[in-house]
Amino acid sequence: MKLYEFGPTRSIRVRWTLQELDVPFEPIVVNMMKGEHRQPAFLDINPAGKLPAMVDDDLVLTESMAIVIYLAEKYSEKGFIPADVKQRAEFHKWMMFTATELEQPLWRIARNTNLYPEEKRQPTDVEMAADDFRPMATVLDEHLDGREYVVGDHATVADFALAYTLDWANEALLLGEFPRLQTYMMRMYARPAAPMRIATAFARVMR
Ligand SMILES: N[C@@H](CCC(=O)N[C@@H](CS)C(=O)NCC(=O)O)C(=O)O
Repeated sequence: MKLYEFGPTRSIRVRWTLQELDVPFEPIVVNMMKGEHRQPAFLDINPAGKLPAMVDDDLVLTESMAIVIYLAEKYSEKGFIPADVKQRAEFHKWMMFTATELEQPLWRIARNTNLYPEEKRQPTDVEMAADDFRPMATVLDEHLDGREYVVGDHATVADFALAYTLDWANEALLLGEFPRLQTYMMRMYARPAAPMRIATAFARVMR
């Protein structure tokens, strides 16, 4: 199993899952600062030029959420995806909520503060994205009242994907008004197999 990854990117979701599963994998760093994700060698693996990507024998898989679901299903005996069909439906709901309602506003903020060329950045979209994020974070916050995990009574890959996304929100200074989400995120990152926080991973690649 090969994981194509780079520091603070969404590849953290996959690394987290692999570490929790305790399965051996070969990490391959694709240095985005050097533009390696746009070189032919990596475009052969992911024509979208995006990280993460995973290769497992003849399966080449991209999209962080799809990869972690695949891994949870492949090693289903580890319990990181619910076996019960209704709980699994809830699991998929929170995975999609994370990728759409929470991550997308964060992505808009990242693009309009750092990634787009300066002359194309839209400060108003940063504000609108933050306004889109808050009510969705409130929905999650209320859901987590009295719960340790987002679905069921033990950790699933939905928790790892979500905790990474909340760490991203923390970096965007959007988590301050949600202490319960902060506590949940910190609890997930306190797990022995948790990966580096985004800030630490970022500092390492900037060295
Ligand atoms: N939906 C994709 C998003 C992948 C993505 O945009 N990755 C970023 C790093 S976090 C990337 O590789 N960006 C490179 C680019 O857009 O040029 C996933 O979850 O895997």
